[in-house]
Amino acid sequence: MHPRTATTDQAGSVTRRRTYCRLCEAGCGLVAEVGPAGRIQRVAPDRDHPVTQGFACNKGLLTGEIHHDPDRLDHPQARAESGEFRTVGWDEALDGIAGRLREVIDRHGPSSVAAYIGNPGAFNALAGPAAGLFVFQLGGSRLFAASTQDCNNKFAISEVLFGSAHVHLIPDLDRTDHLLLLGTNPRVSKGSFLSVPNPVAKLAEITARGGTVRFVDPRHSEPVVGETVQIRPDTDAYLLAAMLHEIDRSVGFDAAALARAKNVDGLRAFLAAFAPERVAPVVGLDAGTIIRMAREFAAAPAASAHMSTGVNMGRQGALAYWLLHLLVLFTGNLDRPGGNVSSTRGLPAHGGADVSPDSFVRSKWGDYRPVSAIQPGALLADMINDDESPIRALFVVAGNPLLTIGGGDRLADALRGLDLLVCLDFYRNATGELADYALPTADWFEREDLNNFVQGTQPRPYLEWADRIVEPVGERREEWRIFAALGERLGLAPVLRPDSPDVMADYFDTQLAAGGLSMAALRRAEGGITFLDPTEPGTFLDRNLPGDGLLDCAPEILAGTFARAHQIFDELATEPADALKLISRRTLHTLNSALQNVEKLKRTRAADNPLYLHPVDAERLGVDDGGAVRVASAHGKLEATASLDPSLRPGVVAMTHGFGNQDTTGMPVARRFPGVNVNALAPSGPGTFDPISVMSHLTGIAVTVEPVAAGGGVETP
Ligand SMILES: Nc1nc2c(c(=O)[nH]1)N[C@H]1C(S)=C(S)[C@@H](COP(=O)(O)OP(=O)(O)OC[C@H]3O[C@@H](n4cnc5c(=O)[nH]c(N)nc54)[C@H](O)[C@@H]3O)O[C@H]1N2
Ligand SMILES: Nc1nc2c(c(=O)[nH]1)N[C@H]1C(S)=C(S)[C@@H](COP(=O)(O)OP(=O)(O)OC[C@H]3O[C@@H](n4cnc5c(=O)[nH]c(N)nc54)[C@H](O)[C@@H]3O)O[C@H]1N2
Ligand code: SF4
Ligand SMILES: [Mo]
Repeated sequence: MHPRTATTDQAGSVTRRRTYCRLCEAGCGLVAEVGPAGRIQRVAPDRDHPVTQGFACNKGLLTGEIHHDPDRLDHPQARAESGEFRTVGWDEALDGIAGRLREVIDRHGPSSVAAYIGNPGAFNALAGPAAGLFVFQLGGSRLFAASTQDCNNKFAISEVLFGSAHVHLIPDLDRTDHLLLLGTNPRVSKGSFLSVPNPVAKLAEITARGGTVRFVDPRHSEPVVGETVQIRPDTDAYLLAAMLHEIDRSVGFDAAALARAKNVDGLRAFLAAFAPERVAPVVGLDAGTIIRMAREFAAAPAASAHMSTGVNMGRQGALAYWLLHLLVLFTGNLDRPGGNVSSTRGLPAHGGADVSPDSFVRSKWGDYRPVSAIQPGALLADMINDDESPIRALFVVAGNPLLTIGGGDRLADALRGLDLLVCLDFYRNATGELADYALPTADWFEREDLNNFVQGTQPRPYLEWADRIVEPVGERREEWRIFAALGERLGLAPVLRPDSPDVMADYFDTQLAAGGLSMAALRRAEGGITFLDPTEPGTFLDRNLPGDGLLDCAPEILAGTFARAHQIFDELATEPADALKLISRRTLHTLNSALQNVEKLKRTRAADNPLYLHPVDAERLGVDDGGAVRVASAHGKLEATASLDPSLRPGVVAMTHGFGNQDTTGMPVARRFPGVNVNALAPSGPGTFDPISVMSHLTGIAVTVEPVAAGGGVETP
């Protein structure tokens, strides 16, 4: 137990232990009150946390209940022939998995073993590395991750721009006069790639000092500061292109920026097609609005821009992220106070990514470019079903691909057909229901951790170490221990070794040494928090532009991305005026699929997954508030309950992902309130993802909506 993170009450029965929340990127400081027998009695916001200062949301405060949820996996389970799960010992589970892996590798080679690392892997310092190292050590190479559902476009473009997937520029919130936010709802989600506690309060500071906060979003989201420009879904790249076009023709590109850039003619050739007047009908805004947005951004003393999953999950998140950088650069706002700036990282970003056109994989499913070995999630079913080089064994670590990527029945069938599916999770979730083995893992309170994922995206940079504060319940184990035990059975020499006295130091010390730090130093720091020296703007491009120090405005690797942009533009321009588009909607009562077994949330608002639609559309389609609707896309269909939502742009409908637990016997609460899986409507397979970033397409999906007649049948004339 670490003295600096623990205090005990006078009676000595309750210990208050400091930790931080690992549900989202805000990383709120929490205090867990640990009672007799290691029972977590309460989780409260940590008012003494120097950064998050007592901010926390409803979800973080429920983590104690998840820790003690009786439906958690506390022992390994194996699926019997009958389909029933039975509890087995760790040795039986590990021997069984290792035996089956040997058979799979003998028959299909090591490339038939793959892993999928889910979103919570980002907040679990050793889980992702352990899974990746295991697959690579076996001789495999295929990794999948939730990043192809949320941010791979950013990784890919940062590689193109700065040679590293992990170098990102964030808005200088304290000094900006104008903040453009595309596809983010900080009130609900607290955002991504911009790690601030209480982001809404931060935005309010900008407007309070007379600045502008402008959201671009098809939905006028939960009450928040600033104004919202209601764009048509999946068209943000064209808005950004038109803003750049306008700035070039009426204001002029910033002279200092031009001196740092090359291939500006290539950029101008691309932008030529995207004048505000031509783009306006496609993005669903007046040309005048686009022109005003562009000129105000350019005229602000200091302007910054940020985009998030609402854009990332469209078809052209990579192009949008690239254009966003050029907008910031050519208005003189890149790496200047109040613009987009770099933040100090406590762990170095790996550089030197290959961004030549040769970095594309030429496959039977088309050319695509994996980022950090991450394969397209949209091809998971295809790669499992492939007859030449199939995936036959899959490890799912902290993820639930069955519900979180497109593919519906096709993906379910593929997962069912695997020779070996092993899920490492808190619960036997919907994907786990198809598994051969469901393995219980340690949670936030039961393991040591480090906030490595948010490095470089914090306005006030710090490393935070969290101690294990209670012993694991039952036989829960950390993921790295599970992979080490499997590795040993397969004759590998695991990199993360259970006999090591300090496995966190083994993995992180070399990286931390770059900043003069070590795990030992982080553990000694007050409250586990080590502040890093802030990075002053002004030298970013000198430090981060490889080669000749000039930013290539039309790199060869983006040629296909540009061609695809013209093609998608033509498709959008000829769409019928009454086409409906489905977008994603997060709520305060859900966190992807992860909180679906929390009874308290089900008793409030997350009992069902409605289809939100604008009253004007409801009227046109003959749909009543609360009535049943059938929603169909080119990829699947589902039935849901309609809920009228005037905050949507007409023509746009919305649903929440992470529901669809009607068969999840391992999560009985979730199963009682299953909702429907919106990703039954999402595309998967060749041609459905962005080749440059392998991002799935999960927002702006064309759908039709029709009322279902009372009694459940289809309405007949
Ligand atoms: N249509 C649509 N689809 C989407 C999205 C959308 O907006 N719309 N959003 C996408 C986004 S942003 C994301 S990140 C993905 C998420 O996709 P996934 O990562 O595939 O799914 P999650 O629902 O986050 O599943 C997390 C699982 O990890 C378990 N878990 C939690 N913590 C741990 C841990 O420390 N260790 C282990 N072993 N298990 C743990 C939870 O119990 C849960 O079962 O979904 C994406 N899918
Ligand atoms: N409560 C809660 N918090 C969460 C999560 C959660 O599920 N629930 N998930 C966590 C995860 S994994 C992530 S990655 C982050 C994500 O955090 P954010 O990226 O901020 O995601 P959202 O809050 O869903 O905001 C996305 C916004 O994009 C809008 N949008 C949809 N389509 C488009 C489009 O085509 N163009 C534009 N411009 N906007 C569009 C939506 O209306 C929505 O307001 O949140 C994290 N925090
Ligand atoms: S805002 Fe995010 S990090 Fe903070 S308590 Fe809520 S879920 Fe946890
Ligand atoms: Mo995410």
